Amino acid sequence: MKTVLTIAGSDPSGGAGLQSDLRTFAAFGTRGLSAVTAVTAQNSSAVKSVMAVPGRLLREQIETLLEEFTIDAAKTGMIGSLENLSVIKRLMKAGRLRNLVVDTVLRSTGGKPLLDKAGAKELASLLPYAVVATPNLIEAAALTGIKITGIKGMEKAAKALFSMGAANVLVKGGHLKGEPADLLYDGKEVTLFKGSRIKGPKAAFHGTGCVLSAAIAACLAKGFSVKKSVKEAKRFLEEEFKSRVRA
Ligand code: PXL
Repeated sequence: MKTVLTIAGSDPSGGAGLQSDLRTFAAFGTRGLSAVTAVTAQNSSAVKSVMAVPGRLLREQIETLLEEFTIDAAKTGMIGSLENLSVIKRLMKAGRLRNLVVDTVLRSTGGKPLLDKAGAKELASLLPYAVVATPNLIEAAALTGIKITGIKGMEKAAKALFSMGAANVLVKGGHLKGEPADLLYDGKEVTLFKGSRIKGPKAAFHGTGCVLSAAIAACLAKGFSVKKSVKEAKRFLEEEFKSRVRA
């Protein structure tokens, strides 16, 4: 069985964060491991408070897992602090983790910072270690300074993020008006993944970015190409959406 690690924050409500990642890994038939970057107090409508774990503790969690497991792929979600960001970068630089998906989480939907100010300034420095980066429109704009109002802007931002070091960039267009589309750039080709808008209560969409990046990491662990991983992850997310809306 392939093994996937999430390096992410705890969401006690389970819709987002490492709890959601572990469920996603299991749904793909992979073994899930988790290293906690931060503890949050939240439910599906609001993040009330946030505290990052000390960097040393994050490093020890990952190093202890590496003593026992071969980790086939990993993802980062909420990183919490500059200190935690540095720990992850050091592990990547030393070649301890591979197939890293970077979900460029900056804030919760409600606007609560999930990475401290110093960390947010440096988040781009993680991109050279990413096999896939998965920013939403707000994150893509924050990381590149490009104003995004449509597909053209998404393409421009994806290309900028590629030139900042990410091997593949998936810009998620869910926040665009009209029918949503995600855009993948691999350094050569632009692929548009068109979807149809699913209606439902706001709570049903909480943590969908986490699910998508976790599903991509699980597929990479299984040896799928990046394009196939994105396709499978999107298919899974659509099913997850529908079952959340039905629930
Ligand atoms: O969806 C981003 C996200 C990631 N990780 C944690 C979160 C959230 C959003 O609220 O709470 C722990």
